[in-house]
Amino acid sequence: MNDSMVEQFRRDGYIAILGFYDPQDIADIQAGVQRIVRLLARKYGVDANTETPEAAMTSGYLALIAKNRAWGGEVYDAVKQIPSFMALAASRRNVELFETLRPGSAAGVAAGGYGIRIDNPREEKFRAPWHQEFPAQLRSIDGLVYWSPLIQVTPEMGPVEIAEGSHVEGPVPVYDDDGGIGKSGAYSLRLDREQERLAQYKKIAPLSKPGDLLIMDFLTLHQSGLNVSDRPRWSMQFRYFNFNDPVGLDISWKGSYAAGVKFSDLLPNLRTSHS
Ligand SMILES: O=C(O)CCC(=O)C(=O)O
Ligand SMILES: [Fe+2]
Repeated sequence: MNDSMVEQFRRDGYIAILGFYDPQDIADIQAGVQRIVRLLARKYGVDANTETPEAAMTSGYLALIAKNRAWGGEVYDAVKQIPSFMALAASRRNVELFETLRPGSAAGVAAGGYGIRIDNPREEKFRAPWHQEFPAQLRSIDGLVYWSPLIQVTPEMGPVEIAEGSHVEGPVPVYDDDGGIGKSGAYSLRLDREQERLAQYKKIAPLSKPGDLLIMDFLTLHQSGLNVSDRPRWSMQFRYFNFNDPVGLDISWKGSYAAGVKFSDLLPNLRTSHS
């Protein structure tokens, strides 16, 4: 990370860092996922290919959810407890990167803010519409999302879309809308005057491969792409916040949905009733 990358991040509200993580760390996590898919396939008597980590994450996992979608939820809940995943979440490397991008900060790992997404082909329910991370996570306004794939991301897989430079909007009020398909929690939050705001920014959707890291500011507008490929899109998320941030200190670094907190109780101005 050199000065021009730090500057670029400040300007654009995101930055992609190729090959940031050690391949061995990624391989350990993929092997952990493979084990979990294999255990559940055996438990439920599903004939699933788990020969390699990639097979387990693609055809093996798809065979499991084809029989029962809820088993995919069991995989989702389990994989965030893989030790090598948790070790990477709280790794020195992540902390140092945060403190480089945010000089003078004291990094915190947002509890409940780390996990592994599995974006299934053509599934809408857990797709994140355009949003900022802040209302969904709280902890501090000054925060960063770390996003890193566990599988090669192609254009068809619906890479995350980012509105370049949109962090200058500051915190945007949100309202609830379940999208007519029962979206819940943070997935149901919609931005006030979404289209009008988005129209001002260029949208980019960086492709990435395992080991690459995409960093986004907590205020950068972004959304899930739609996966129209035939494979699930597996990706890791870590969220870091700044203990030194005045708003963070004011709310005592409380979290949002994952902490059972209504963000509007803490920050009423973040909620709007209109669309
Ligand atoms: O991976 C996605 O589709 C959405 C990611 C996202 O919103 C996040 O990591 O904060
Ligand atoms: Fe997000």
